Amino acid sequence: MGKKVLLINPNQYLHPPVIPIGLEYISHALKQGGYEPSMLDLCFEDAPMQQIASTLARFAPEVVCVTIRNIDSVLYPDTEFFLPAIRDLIKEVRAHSKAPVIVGGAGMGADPKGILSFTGSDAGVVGPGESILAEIVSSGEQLKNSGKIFKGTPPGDYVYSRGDATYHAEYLEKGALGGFTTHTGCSSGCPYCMEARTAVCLRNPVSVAQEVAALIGSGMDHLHLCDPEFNENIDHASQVLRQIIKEAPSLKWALYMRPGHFSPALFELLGKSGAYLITLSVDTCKHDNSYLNNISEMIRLAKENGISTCVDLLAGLPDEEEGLLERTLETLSRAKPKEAVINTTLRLQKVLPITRRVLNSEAHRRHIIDNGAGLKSLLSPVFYQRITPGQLKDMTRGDPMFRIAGEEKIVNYQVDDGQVNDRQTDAEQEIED
Ligand code: B12
Repeated sequence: MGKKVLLINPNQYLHPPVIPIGLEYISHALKQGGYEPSMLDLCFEDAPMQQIASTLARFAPEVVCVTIRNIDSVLYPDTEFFLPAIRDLIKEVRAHSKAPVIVGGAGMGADPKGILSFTGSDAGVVGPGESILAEIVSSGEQLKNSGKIFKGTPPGDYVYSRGDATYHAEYLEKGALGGFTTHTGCSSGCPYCMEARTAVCLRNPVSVAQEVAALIGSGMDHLHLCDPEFNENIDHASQVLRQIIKEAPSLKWALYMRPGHFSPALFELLGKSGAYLITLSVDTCKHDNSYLNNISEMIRLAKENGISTCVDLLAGLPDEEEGLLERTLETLSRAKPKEAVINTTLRLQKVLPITRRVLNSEAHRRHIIDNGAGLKSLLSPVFYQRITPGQLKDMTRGDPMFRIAGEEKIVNYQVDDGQVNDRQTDAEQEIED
């Protein structure tokens, strides 16, 4: 057996809980490479520190990997900042083990060096971890205290073997969905998103469908896509759908899409594949004239194929064209998606073009919401809010189709045909507290 690698999931955020699919993929790849991975999932652990101590004593790993999926909850108000708890957890690892600690995960892109130094880790990876982790673990490279940041490389063509419904019973009971990917990376250039312009690597459609079929076979027939946006490449998306229809006919799934990059045939295939909910990511950046028409057309085509659409609208950007938000709201009022969630409170992360734009202008800086510590590093949550929720409420004139982001701790798939699963309003939370 190759080196022993402990994979720790520290994510205890439960709105909703999320199965650590990134670590499942890495675990599969490490096993394929002859390593001995072991998973320590702390999601539902009441005593995580004790679990860490006992696991390290029992398993004695040569490398410890910690996934950082979110650095914060991005919601405002009631923002939760997750890095301090992860830093404490890594301290606990150090107290019981001399193994180097490597961090990686979807949150890393926000500020790789900053996250490394905040958490006191030895090295970090940005991007997919499957291939690079095996390389750095086997290279004998000095990782301890190295401060090195490695760039993830495209994963191999795997049909990942994954935890099944029994293994994930607690997740499923508490409202989580199984997940799968069709590609990594995103070619869009959204100035507010840390996934923008990350290297795109399309997975083999046959492998994707086989993974989905295996998840369904294990009892998980309700899944959520874990791509940035499904319609990265229409030809590839269509091939994936054809394979899913063939291999996994009983699938029910929710997905993310971006405006444009679609055809009526793509929506027909989506309907046949069991897609029931599209989250369409819309913004008020400068786009060509077809943008708003595309949004209406996509909502219409989705309806025609029996699929609901929730629009995630990000607006109130610095330098936004005057009247564009109003025009976007009018378009949505006419197109009537199932719901439109509007967010005008932007999380400013160090790497984002939008952050530079805000910080470089006195006029924009006036709209920063900062807890004091944040602006120095931008690691702890700092927001930009030019349009307040109150102003938004006036603009949407009480239309119940519109919801203001941050008012409730839910994601779109939890709002199902008028029935909200585990829906908890801030008022209810206060009563409980
Ligand atoms: C799908 C998704 C969801 C779905 C998940 C559904 C499901 N069944 O899993 C839902 C809708 C539930 C969701 C919810 C939330 N999400 Co979300 N989500 C995503 C999305 C699009 C994909 C994540 C994913 O699973 N990717 C697929 C897996 C395979 O990739 P991965 O986890 O990144 O792992 C790979 C690499 O990162 C790396 N890696 C991972 N760990 C490690 C560890 C080591 C040591 C190494 C070396 C490498 C490594 O290798 C892995 C394999 O290639 C990402 C954006 C993105 N494209 O990354 C946002 C994203 C992760 N979400 C985000 C947020 C904010 C949230 C919420 C907080 C939203 C909210 N306010 O409600 C919640 C949090 C829920 C929770 N409990 O954590 C943010 C986090 C940003 C931040 N500030 O840190 C992201 C990055 C979106 C964004 N651009 O802002 N989400």
